[in-house]
Amino acid sequence: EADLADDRPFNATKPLEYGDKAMTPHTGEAYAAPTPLATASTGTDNVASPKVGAGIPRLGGNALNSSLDRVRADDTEQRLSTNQGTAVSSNQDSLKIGLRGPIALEDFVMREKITHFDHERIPERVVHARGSGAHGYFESYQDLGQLTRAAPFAYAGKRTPVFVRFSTATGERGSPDTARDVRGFAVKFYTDEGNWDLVGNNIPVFFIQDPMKFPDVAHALKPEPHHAMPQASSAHDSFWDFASLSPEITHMLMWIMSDRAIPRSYRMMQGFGVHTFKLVNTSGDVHLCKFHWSPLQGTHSLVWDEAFRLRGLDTDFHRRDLWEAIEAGNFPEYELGLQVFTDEQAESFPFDVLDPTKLIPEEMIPVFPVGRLVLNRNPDNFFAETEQVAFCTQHIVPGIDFSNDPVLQGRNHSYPDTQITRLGGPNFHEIPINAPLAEVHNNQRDGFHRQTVNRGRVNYEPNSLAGGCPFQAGRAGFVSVPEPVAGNKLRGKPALFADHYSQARLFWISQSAPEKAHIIDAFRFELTRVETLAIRVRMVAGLVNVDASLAHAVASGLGIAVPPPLPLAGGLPLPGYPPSPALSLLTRPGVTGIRTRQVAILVAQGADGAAVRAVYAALLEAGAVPRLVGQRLGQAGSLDGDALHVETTFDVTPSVVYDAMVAPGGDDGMMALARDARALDFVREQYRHGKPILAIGNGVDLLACAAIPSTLPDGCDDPGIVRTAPGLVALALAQFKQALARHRLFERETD
Ligand code: HDE
Repeated sequence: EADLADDRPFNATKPLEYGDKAMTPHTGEAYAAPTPLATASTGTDNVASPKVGAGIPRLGGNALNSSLDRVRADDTEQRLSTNQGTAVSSNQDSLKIGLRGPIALEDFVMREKITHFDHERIPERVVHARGSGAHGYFESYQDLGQLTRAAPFAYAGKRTPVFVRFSTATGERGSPDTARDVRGFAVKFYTDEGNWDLVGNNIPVFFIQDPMKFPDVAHALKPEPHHAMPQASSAHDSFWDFASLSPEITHMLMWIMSDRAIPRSYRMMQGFGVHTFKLVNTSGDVHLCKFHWSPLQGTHSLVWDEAFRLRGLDTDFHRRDLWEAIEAGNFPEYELGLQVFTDEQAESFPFDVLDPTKLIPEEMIPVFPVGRLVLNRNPDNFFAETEQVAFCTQHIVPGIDFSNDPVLQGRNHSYPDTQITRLGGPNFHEIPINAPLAEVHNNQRDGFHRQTVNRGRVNYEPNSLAGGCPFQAGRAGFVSVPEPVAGNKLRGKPALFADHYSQARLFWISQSAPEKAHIIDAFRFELTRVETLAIRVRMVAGLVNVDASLAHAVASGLGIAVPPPLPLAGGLPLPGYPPSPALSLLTRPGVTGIRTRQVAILVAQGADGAAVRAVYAALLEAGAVPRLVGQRLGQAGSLDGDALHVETTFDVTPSVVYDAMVAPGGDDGMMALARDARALDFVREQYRHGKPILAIGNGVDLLACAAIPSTLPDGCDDPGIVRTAPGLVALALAQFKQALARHRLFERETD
């Protein structure tokens, strides 16, 4: 035994499985338990936002993130057991009648293991199947009591635990992260007064105006039913057939074809509650409200070619980015902002606030910040938390109420309904990630997988046998806004819903030139993949109603003449909006830092080691993530003799994985790279995707070998290419960091 143990890490008991040795019952074998990793702490947990004012963060009535402790399992130093807790002697062989004989039916160990495996998968979400989650907290900047009695806003500095799930909408559970798609931004607040789910998207408007159309739009978007293609892509006939016949979708199409649909990171996209909600204070005063999340990491996108390549190169690009940032202590942060308005204001708008295909321009109703969301902990287990989390729009708490947006009302039916199939019954609220921290007491009983052991003989109300408990909370509980409602039963929409184009145009005219070019490219890409000419033509006919130049540009890419516009519904005069700078990614206030930006430093034998080390240290200091990328792993000798440690290679992490690159110089090193097609492709792609490049010394030669132009297409200097002599690196770094903070330089695009 002792000798065998010395052979570790090989499976020491393996020889005992064969022949005569198997006749001796296993005595069991335990490996030394690893020391559990200390949890990294950056110390920022105890620092409140400066907007909260003085003092340490104040916790709500809820426990903070230890809510799942009671169900966490840790196998360290534990024996293997069945699900009934019986210790398992061998996990290698099934129970046989003789070594070459059949397996005994009585082998409950093997059968239990396989049976469990057979049932490991649950249905994926019918939409938003692909997602990634994180824990964190919401911190209120102030007491919002004047507007709402909702628990998370009770006082400045109050922290409420949250679980957030980001997702794509169209693809299946294993589909690539960087598809062109709307992203889900769903937040579960575990408030003192019950769970509040704000189930939003990264786009403030939606495809449709009535829940009746949701199955249609989802079917049209998903892979076509006869051959189940394409995966995670709207670029196919059935989607554009539906879209071209549904003018209400036009505003959403503008967003989906824009760079908003290919975010750089879940950490760098906005989120929106989309619908109009109500805020209610303790006196019963009601205000209307829209919810906005703004990332403190800046709002940035990929370029389409990059996103397209990443679909194959790293299907987990966004999941990995979120996970790694949190593990590294770079906790993603978003500010919650409100647009608050009254019924009277709503009536004066040229659109209906119950129509989810419309937004309220920020210039009309400003967004004011009320708190921040910090994601500071990765889930322990993807299935238990991210997969089993069940968001439902109807999970609200006192202080918040629904508007009559028909899509919101339809959602209130759909979400709990879908969880019953997906999570196997009506007790999904008991799954630990879904369980509220507020206490649950009611007379609901039984059903599949019931966990709660309700005591006593009373499961009805009114009762005297349990003293009337649980009792009704009255005004302390959730009270719907007592809104008078009357009308004929009918199927139809308010007149203002018929304006399908004004806000699509508002979005278009608010975009910068490169953003417009990207939208045109996206329409061309998608419609080129559409096989049916009539669908292309009909779609362009719809775009004529948005903007003639847009329609013209798309039509010319498709090789068709611009058709006459689609007829307008409604016959009302269409409002003209002034441009809204807040709708453009490039004019939104930017972020100056470069935290978490991924920078490749290209190295090979003979690179300038001193320059590499200086740049590496400076980038690390600024919070960026520098990596030494080379032709093969291991050591590369450098100019100054000290070896450089190549962390990854061009094959494994090609250009698209990085936000910027550095060619550090060193004659031999740069020449070696200039002879390597992979390195040249890397440089060219960095340039083409608008990424900042720092070239030190004869790093410049590497750029020349890759045929990188020395000026922009318009003849101006390219502020994203910083060339410097080895002695002046510090100065050049300042310029490089500035370009990196700006993210991408679209001025280079010549497509
Ligand atoms: Fe959803 N949606 N939805 N949706 N949705 C689902 O619920 C549905 C809508 C959104 O990370 C499903 O649990 C209908 C708008 C997100 O788990 C399902 C209608 C917005 C997520 C469903 C809408 C969203 C979902 C699928 C029209 C943005 C993922 C699985 C009436 C404000 C949540 C599930 C997560 C998920 C139905 C419209 C966002 C089937 C019927 C508008 C972020 O219930």
